[in-house]
Amino acid sequence: MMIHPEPTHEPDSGRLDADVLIVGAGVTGIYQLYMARQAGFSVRVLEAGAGVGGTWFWNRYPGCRFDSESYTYAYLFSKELFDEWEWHEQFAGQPETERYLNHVVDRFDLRRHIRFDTWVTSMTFDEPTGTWTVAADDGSNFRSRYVIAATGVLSVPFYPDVPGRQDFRGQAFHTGLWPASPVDFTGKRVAVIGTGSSGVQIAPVIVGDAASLNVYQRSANWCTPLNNAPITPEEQEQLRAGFEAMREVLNASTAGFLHPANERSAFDDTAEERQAFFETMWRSPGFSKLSSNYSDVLFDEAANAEWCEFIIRKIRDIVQDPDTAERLIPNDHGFGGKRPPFVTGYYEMFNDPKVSLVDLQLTPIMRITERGIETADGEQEFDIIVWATGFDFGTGALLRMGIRGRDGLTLADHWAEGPKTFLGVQTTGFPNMFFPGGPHAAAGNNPRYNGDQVEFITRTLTFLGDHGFDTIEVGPEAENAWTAMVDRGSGQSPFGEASYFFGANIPGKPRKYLLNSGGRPKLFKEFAKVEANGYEAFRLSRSSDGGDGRQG
Ligand code: NA7
Repeated sequence: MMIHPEPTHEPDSGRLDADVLIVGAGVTGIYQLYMARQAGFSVRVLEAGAGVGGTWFWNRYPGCRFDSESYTYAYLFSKELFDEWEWHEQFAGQPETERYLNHVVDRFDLRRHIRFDTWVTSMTFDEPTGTWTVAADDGSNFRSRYVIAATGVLSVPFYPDVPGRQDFRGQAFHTGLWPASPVDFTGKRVAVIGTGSSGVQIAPVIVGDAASLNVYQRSANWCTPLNNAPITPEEQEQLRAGFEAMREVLNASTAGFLHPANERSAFDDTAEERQAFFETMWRSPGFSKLSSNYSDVLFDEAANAEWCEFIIRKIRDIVQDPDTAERLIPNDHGFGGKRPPFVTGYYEMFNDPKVSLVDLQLTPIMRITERGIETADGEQEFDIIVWATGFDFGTGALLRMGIRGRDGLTLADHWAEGPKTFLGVQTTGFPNMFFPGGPHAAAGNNPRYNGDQVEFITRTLTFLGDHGFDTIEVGPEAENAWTAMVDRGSGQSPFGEASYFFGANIPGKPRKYLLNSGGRPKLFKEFAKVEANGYEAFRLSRSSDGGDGRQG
C-alpha cells in the first residue's frame, strides 16, 4: 500500500511547502529527493502514479526489461546499497527494477516525502517572491522556492491518429500505460502495433498463450540479440569487488556503458576476419553492438552496410518463410539510424504458424473497427490490441505541465521551435526551475547522466544557500551556446532525422536533436567550468534585491 504522507492542503500565501518541489518519483526524481535531503533541504515530491518508478512503474508490459546492464543502470551513490542488492539478471526485467526502486526509497526513508496519485496541471513562477506554485489535478497546490521537473524523456505515450481507435470493443493497451493487474492473453487473438523496442519485447513473450498474434510493422528495425543471462554468484562477487573501477569506467564513457570502445575500422580487417568479428558482436550483450563495434560502423556508409548485410543474413537464416524474412529487413535506415532494439526470440517467433507479420508499407491501416483492424487488405478481428507506438520523447512531459515562468512566459512558447537549455538543466525565463533527465543532457545509459545533473543541481542549490542567493536563472548567451552545441553535435550522432531523438515520430513536432552528442565528458567539463567561475552564466539574486537580478 502506498502512503500519502500528508493531507491535501492549501498553503497560506507566505509559507513554503518545501524548499524543493520535485515532480516525478522515477529514477531521476528519487535520486534528486535523496540528494536534496542529504544537502539539508526540505523536499516534497509529487508523483502521478500510485507508486515509485516512473518508466518502470508505467511500462509494466510483459517482457519489459533493461537493455543497459542492470548494475550499470542502478544507483552508484552508495557502496552499501550496491553490495546489498542482488540483481538476478544481466538485463533485469521490469518487476525486478520496480522492486529495486521501492527498496531504495524505503531503505533511505524517502517515501514519506512523496505524494502519489498527484498529476501536476500547472507550475507558475511568482516573480516578486521568487517562488513557484504547483497545482495538481485534485485541486491541491504547493509552493516552493525551487522546482525540479524529473518527468522523464519517455513518459508521454503516443497514440497515432488512426481513425476509430475508440470504437474497438475488445481490450486495448498502450505498452507505456500498462495496467497493474495482469492481462490474460490465453486463447486471445492479439494484434501488436509497432515494432520499436517495446513492440519487439512484448510480442515474443505474449505469443505463447495467445491463439494468434499479428504484428503490424510500419518500418522494420535492426534487431540484434540482447544476450541476457543470469548473474552467477562469482560474477556478483566480481561486481562488488570491482565497484570503484566500474564507476570510473562509466564516468569516462560518453554513453555511460562498460563496453570498451574499439579502435579498429571495419576495413582494417579482411572479409573473413570481419565476419568472425561480427559473429562475436552478434553474441555480445546489449549496447556493445554500438559501443564496441568497429569504430566506423555507425558513421561510415560502407562499414555500416557490411554490418547490416551480416544482420540480413541472420534474419534470412532464422526466419523460415522467405517473404516474412524479406519484410523484416529494414529498408529506410542503416543500423543505428534509429534506436536499435535488442531482442530475445523475436525473429524466431515468426516461425510459429500462429504469428503473422502485417507489412503496413504494403497494406496501411485504414481504421480501427469495433472488431479489430482494417488495412488496405481488409478487416482482421482481434480480442486484444497492443499499441506499442512509442512516446513524445524528450520534451513531451515538460510541455504538458502548464509551466509559466517570468512575465507569464509559457515553456511551450519558449520552446516552440524546439528545446533551448543550458546543460539540459535550466532554460532562460524560468528562474529556480531545473529539469534533470530532460532534453539536451547526453545520450546512452540514462541514469548515469541524469545522475550527473542531479548532483550538479544539488551542489548549485547548496551554493545558492551558502551565498545567500535565492533566485537563479541561466542567461540567454549560455542557453544559446549550449543549444547551438547540441544542434552542431547532432551530425556526430548516429541517429538520423527519422528517429524519435529528433521528434520525428510526433506530427508537427520541430525536428531538433534532443540529446547531446558530447555525452558525459562534455557535461562534466561544463559543470566544472560553471562552478569554478562562480556561476557566471547565471543571473543570481536575493529576494531582498526585489528580484532585480544581480550577477553572482
Ligand atoms: P518507438 O521506438 O518509438 O517505436 C514505436 C513504434 O510504433 C515504431 O515501430 C513505429 O513505426 C510504430 N508506429 C508509430 N506510429 C504508427 C502508426 N501510425 N502505425 C503503425 N505503426 C506506428 O517506441 P518504443 O516504445 O518501442 O520504444 C521507446 C523507447 O523505450 C526505446 O527506444 C527504449 O529506449 C525504451 P515507425 O518506425 O515510426 O515506422
